[in-house]
Amino acid sequence: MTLDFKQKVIYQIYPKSFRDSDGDGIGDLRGIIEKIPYLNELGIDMIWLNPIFPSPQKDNGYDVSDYCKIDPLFGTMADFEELVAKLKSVNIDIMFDMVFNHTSTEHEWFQKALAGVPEYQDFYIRRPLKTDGSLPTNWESKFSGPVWAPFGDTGDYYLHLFDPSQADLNWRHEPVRKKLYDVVNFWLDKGVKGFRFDVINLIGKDKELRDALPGENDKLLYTDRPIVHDYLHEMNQASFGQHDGIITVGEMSSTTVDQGILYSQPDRQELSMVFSFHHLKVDYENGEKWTDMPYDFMALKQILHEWQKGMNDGNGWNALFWNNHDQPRALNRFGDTGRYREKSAKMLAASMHLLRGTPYIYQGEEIGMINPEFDSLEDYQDVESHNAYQQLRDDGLSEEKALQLLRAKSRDNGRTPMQWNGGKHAGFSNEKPWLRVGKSAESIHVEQSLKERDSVFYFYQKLIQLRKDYRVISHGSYEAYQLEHPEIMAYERTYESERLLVLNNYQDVEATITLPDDYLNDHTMWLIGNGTKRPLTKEMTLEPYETLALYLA
Ligand code: TEU
Repeated sequence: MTLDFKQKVIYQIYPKSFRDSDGDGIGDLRGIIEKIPYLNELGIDMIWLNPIFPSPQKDNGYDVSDYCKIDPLFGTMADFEELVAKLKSVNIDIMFDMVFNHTSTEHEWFQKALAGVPEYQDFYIRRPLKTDGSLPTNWESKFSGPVWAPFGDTGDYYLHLFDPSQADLNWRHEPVRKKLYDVVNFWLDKGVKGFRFDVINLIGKDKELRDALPGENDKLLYTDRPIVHDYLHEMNQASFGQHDGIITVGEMSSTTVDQGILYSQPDRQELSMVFSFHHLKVDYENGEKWTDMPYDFMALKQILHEWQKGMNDGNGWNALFWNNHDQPRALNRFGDTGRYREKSAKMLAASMHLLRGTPYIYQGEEIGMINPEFDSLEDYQDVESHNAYQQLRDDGLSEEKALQLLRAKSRDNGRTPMQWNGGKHAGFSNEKPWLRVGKSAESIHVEQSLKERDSVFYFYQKLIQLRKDYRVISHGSYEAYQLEHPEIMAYERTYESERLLVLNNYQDVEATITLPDDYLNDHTMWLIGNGTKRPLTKEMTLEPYETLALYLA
């Protein structure tokens, strides 16, 4: 049976932290090969690997210096080919992470441009200073500071929306686009079946770049420009669109539902689906990440609903996720890390996996991993975290407060080594890992999760299987149910005569919801849940963090 991307579940591997096979403290391809039986047991269909290309690793591989090689840090091309073949034998495909908005300044193209080689002069976005001597625009880098850095001694400045070592490519220059499409084709030939395109809605900069006006959001000046759609369609036609069954997902920074529909509507031939992040900003005070605020449950529900409903009605497709390598662990944000850790992990899993879209599981999520609780600044490796710490201190925050914010918000929260067992270095490596293992490693690990039949792991395994077995999950339409309920997130999926009502209690206390009469009969099936099985009643009281999916056919 061939499955389409609506029936599949994708598992994200952060290669640096998955499994170290050669004792250098850094995860690698042979480590992933070792763990194929584990991935197969979980039942996922594809693994997304964060970038494994040669890179100075200033931004953990999102600063690529060669798109067509494997970084020796992770192994060789032969290791990669072996990984593809061995995964294929258990029906798992690979998704690659294409960082096409920018390259490392160590990339040959940037170096040649810097050396004055004529062919490469237009590969990056360069501008002179303004006549008053100020920078070409007043935009702020996503990693703090200005977005412009001197381009050698030419007097020009180059644009970097992220770190100065990540120079933005000039997509308006056709040879740049051609080279990037060749990269996609190179990996298609190697058997790669999926592509995640990093910050892809930022690639289309205007010809004339201008300052943000006072109070104007500078991001809007380079995000979702109409020309991005032209480029994506062109890339589709020149590469992956020529093959059957390739899955693509665009990582969309600060986008809108309307744009999401345009990027993912099948007949537009751009991408299969999009990642959006608004639901993961509901614990940002006034939209600022480096703040400390309990999450806003009603906002979370509202945002997820708008994306579900909007994409449903507009025939777009969502990538569904709680965690990734840029996010603190969802359990710390929306669940419980103590008494109800497993229960809330299952609730979050079901409430996401039963939505309309393609679910992504981030390594460790399937065993209920939580934030590592680092003690000192030295424990952090991430460039964004270090810049933010400096900024917070400059803004007058105490060391203690700044560290508390890192503990809650740092991207390293999601990047700590995978917890395989309760032994030394969590079974990730025999040597000291590049990033400290989380404090919970002794009790939260794979070995434990595989031992217990009712563990978080087996709950994920069941959700993955249900998506393959039930069209209502993979192909059904979406409607909110009691959107205004203050404690429970509920929704209904419908496919032909099948219906699925999903109820999720996000509170650590009981909560009651009125069930639709249709479900109050003997035919209703309790499809999946994490609570005590009991008769359905019109007024149904859910246990703390209970999830329950009721199926009618
Ligand atoms: O992330 C894009 C992005 O917008 C993030 O910077 C996000 O805003 C931030 O992590 C939240 O704190 C992608 C990659 O996923 C990320 O790892 C890279 O650093 C970034 O692009 C640059 O390539």
